Amino acid sequence: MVTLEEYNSTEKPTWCPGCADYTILTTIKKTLTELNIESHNAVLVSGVGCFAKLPYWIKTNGFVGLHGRSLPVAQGIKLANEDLTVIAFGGDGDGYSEGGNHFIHACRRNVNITYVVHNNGVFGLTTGQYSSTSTMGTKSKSSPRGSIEVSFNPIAVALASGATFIARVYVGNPSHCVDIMKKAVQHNGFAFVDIIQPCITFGKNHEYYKDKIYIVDEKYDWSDKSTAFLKALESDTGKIPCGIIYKK
Ligand SMILES: Cc1ncc(C[n+]2csc(CCOP(=O)(O)OP(=O)(O)O)c2C)c(N)n1
Ligand SMILES: [Mg+2]
Repeated sequence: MVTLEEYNSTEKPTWCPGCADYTILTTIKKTLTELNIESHNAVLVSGVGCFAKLPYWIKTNGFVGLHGRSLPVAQGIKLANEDLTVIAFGGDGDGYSEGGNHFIHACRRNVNITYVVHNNGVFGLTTGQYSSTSTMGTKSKSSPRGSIEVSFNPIAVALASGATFIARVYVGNPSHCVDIMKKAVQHNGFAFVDIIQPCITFGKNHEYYKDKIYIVDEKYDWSDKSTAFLKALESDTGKIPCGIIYKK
């Protein structure tokens, strides 16, 4: 029986106190433990950003690579050894901007890995520039008068690109994060989980998300792609649906 201790690193994270990345770290540890995956059989792959430090602080195999390039590395690892549980990480900057092209093609390719994107709507590590998922009008260091760009919709892009498991969770609901993450890791194919998180130092706080986040109800049919597209587009209007949005 695998225990959480097996994954505990002796190194202490250097994220800002109160950062949502701590919750995601715990989510990953719980997911691997509850699925009884031994640490020598897991590999965590990331790129560049605050989020990308996650593999430093969990005692398992890790690969921290180039900006926006966790997916090609993760797919290569899985193809070389299909017995490994491979989880790739991205940030909204890293995965949707720098690595956007890899994201689209990983969705199409459907290699059996999990892709987790820490979506805090800001470039955190470089201290607070607006990102592709910042909402229009977001004021930041690089958009002092407010961003004029339409924000990137990762759920709609994943749907259009053929991903077979698409989900979104909010870091403010940790048990839901673990529940969905376990389903993502168990999915046989490319599983994508967008994690909405505040950046309490440079971005939005929990208060901002409070009335926007909701979990899709039990009647929601995640097997129907047209329904899933409508759900995905809701986030352009201010509401942020969470849960499994599409699964094939
Ligand atoms: C090729 C390259 N371009 C730009 C940078 C600068 N850079 C470092 S982290 C980062 C963005 C990180 O933002 P995100 O992926 O959202 O992660 P977060 O820090 O918010 O967790 C950028 C642009 C870099 N290190 N390498
Ligand atoms: Mg970010």
